[in-house]
Amino acid sequence: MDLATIYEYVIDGNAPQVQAGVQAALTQGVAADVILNQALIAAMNEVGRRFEEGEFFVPEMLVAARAMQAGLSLLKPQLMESGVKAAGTVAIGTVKGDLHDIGKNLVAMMLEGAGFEVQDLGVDVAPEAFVKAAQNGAQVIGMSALLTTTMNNMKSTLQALQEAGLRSQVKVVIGGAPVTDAFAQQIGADAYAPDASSAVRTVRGVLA
Ligand code: B1M
Repeated sequence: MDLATIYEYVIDGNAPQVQAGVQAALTQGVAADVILNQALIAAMNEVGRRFEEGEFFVPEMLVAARAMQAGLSLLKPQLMESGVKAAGTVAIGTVKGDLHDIGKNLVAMMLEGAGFEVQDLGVDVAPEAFVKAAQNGAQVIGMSALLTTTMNNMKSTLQALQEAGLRSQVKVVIGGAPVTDAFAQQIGADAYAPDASSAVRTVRGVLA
């Protein structure tokens, strides 16, 4: 099955066919990151476009997301293999009010692959939970947000870390579709990463 067909199956929300397609592509020797970027992520971008245009509604987005996750689970071992080992503990979560987790899961997976110890705090993570993770020894706090309405909760988390006296002990890295480098600077985060592979470089950078 070619990448264009996998792309279509993600948009259709056909998880079994996405898995079959991803498996077939891997067997044919297509690199995991090529399948990820050209089929799975590209399809989710198209799903987002259709949602914006009013062609898709939440249920269609949800089944497409499930189909993508099904494909992603097969890519995980290969994506994780490529990393160079690096020491460090990262607590990562999607901020309060936000339930999007595909990008966050991808970042967590790549960090694990690069040898980091990753504590996944899940979605809808309150500032207090990030603070607790920092108290428990996380060296880096990673926050993800996909909604313009929830990205401000990154600022609340930074304030909570400050109030708990922990801000100087942890590095804070943020990302997600509406987040920018300028926003990271504005709220006082240590760094912004636009995608999962640069997130690994960025986390290494802030710990160096
Ligand atoms: Co939602 N949603 N959604 N959604 N959804 C978006 C984000 C949206 C842009 C769609 C659109 O309008 N075009 C829009 C937000 C608009 C805005 O805020 N301006 C939107 C909306 C409006 C909503 C709801 C409000 C819809 C509703 O109910 N009316 C609702 C909100 C629910 C909530 O969170 N409270 C909602 C719900 C959902 C579903 C549950 C149906 C589903 C999520 C399923 C899930 O995650 N398990 C969903 C989906 C699938 C999407 C789209 C289509 C795809 C998101 C995705 O998974 N992309 C999305 C449109 C789009 O983005 N094109 C959309 C693939 C993923 C790999 O990319 O997450 O960007 P991304 O992650 C990237 C980078 O950003 C980066 O690395 C990742 C890999 O390269 N990155 C980091 C991410 N986190 C990082 C952290 C880092 C570093 C890098 O450091 C720590």
